Amino acid sequence: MAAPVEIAPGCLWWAGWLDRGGQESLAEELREILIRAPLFTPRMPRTGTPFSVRMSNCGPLGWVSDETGYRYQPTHPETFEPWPAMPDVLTRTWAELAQTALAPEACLINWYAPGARMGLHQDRDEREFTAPVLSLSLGDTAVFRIGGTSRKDATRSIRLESGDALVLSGPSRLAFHGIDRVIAGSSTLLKQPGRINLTLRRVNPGDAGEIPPP
Ligand code: MD6
Ligand code: FE
Repeated sequence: MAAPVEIAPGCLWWAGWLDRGGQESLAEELREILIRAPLFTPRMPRTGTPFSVRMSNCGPLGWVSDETGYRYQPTHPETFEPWPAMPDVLTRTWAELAQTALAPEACLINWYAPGARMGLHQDRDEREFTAPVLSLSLGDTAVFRIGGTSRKDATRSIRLESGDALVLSGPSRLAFHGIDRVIAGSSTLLKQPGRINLTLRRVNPGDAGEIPPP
């Protein structure tokens, strides 16, 4: 495994984690997932303002957002079907990079059409913060910004390219981060301009059985 670059304390970046073949097969698996669990447009709590990013999920739980709030749930908000299983390559990547005995429970699938962005936010809807959040990017390059645990902290930006993996762990687990823009046409992986970002999360505290003996 190549050494990651630590772009902020606990924010680890593996550029080119998936090679082109790995990216192509994951993109194909996601096409099948998105037929069974179609992209939906999340809405802001209270106001109902739509996000520019469209979303779906795979794994036992999925993250959704609407007027009533942000939450994890086991079914799709429009089809009411259980989320499809996580592709094996995602659980293998988690096992290699996440440095935790806890299994991932949710994989959020974000679709950025050209022009979509994601404002600075913290990932804090989970009940377990010892496990990291792990992201994988496919398709067009994105400008990713990360700061500290206060919205006022200084930020730095990197370009996340197709195949890159990023972990938010330790001091960066609750850091503010977001996507300023996606550079349309920067990748030939997908059949249309745009970007897919996957984030794997542990949602619930571990069972005693999952924690290995010392
Ligand atoms: C994105 N990523 O790359 C947005 N969250 O489209 C995230 O919001 C994110 O990259 C938690 C951990 C890693 C991430
Ligand atoms: Fe996030």
